[in-house]
Amino acid sequence: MKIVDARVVLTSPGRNFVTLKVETDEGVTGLGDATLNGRELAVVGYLRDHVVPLLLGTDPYRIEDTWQALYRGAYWRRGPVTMAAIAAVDVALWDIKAKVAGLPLYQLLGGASRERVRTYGHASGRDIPELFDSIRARLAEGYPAIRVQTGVPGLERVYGVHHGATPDGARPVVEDWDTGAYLRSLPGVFDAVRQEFGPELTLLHDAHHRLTPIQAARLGKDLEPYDLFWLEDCTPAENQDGLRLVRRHTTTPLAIGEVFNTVFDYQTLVGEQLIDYVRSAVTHFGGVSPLRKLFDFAAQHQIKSAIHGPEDISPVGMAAAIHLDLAIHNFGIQEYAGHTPLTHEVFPHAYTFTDGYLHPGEAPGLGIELDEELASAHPYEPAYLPINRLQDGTIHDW
Ligand code: GCO
Ligand code: MG
Repeated sequence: MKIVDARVVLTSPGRNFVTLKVETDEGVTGLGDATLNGRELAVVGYLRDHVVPLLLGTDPYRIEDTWQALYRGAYWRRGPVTMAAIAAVDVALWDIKAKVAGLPLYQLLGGASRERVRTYGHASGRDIPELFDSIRARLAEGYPAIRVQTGVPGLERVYGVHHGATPDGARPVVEDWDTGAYLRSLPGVFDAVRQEFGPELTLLHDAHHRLTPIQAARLGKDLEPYDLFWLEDCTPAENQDGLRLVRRHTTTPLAIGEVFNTVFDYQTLVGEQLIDYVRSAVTHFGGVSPLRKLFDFAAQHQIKSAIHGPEDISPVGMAAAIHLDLAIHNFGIQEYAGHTPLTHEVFPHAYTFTDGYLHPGEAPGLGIELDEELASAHPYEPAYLPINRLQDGTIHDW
């Protein structure tokens, strides 16, 4: 079998998604997600100009060899643009191989290690009453675990609460930040949530890279009475050494890695067991092949998976994640923010979300299609992620 065509499809059924469609001379096709929120066109160019020409004429069964050739052959390794592009190829080739085998992808990854995939959803509110309503809405949808984000007194626009979509696509929205106010208010929020919803509900929180190690240590300690499932991205964790300090001070479990793109970002974190969950997405980590290797490395240190699953991972990336979640032994939890009804129409899929649990379905391959006609009716719309400034105007981590 040979690859005879590979096309990059950019569509915006509510938000932008980048999809690679690989075609073979035997008519079998494969899909991969290469969406990089706010930098979509960079990945489109990388794929179209530098990856697709190298794929034509090659054997789609040689997934590992193709992966290594794209990673090592470029000489310029790593980085989110490169790794999102390689991820799309890797996933599309797994899709083809599993379709030819007539099996759902999870069967090629070792088969099911569980019956279904536990998820967590997002609840947020500017204040406590709004937050409680949001938690009740997620519980009504069946979510067994809930990420809690709230407004911070004195701040207008805060991550996870105020939707930071760019109104005209021209400039990023500016959000506000004050670490002191956040550290003072958050433990009280979790206290109120525990009083209202009791001790059993699984709760998570995302600090979105905003703290220094000593601030993160204090927050982890202050949140211990509220028994969080995890505190996510407490620091900008590319400084892996900083996590030693956090870890020395708190038993709140830590999750990190949605912005990471290779195993090298995790060497200290996993090797020294400084975290409890690895958060990388199939889409941003070079695909199913390297993420599977990361999970095996993490398993040696009793660290579990927690694949990133925001709205900006397309249903193609989500399908790949769910197959991996079902197959690996050290599965932890899967983030599932869901998609708009139109997005589900553009990407018809076999995976299901029932009572807060996902299942990849039994269709051969990834179990996902792309309605190219509908996709082309919803063209790319420029959009940026917000930026974040302190009250004196200094740029802060977003
Ligand atoms: C999460 C993430 C997202 C990111 C987004 C950026 O935990 O789901 O932090 O909300 O901000 O994916 O594109
Ligand atoms: Mg996050």
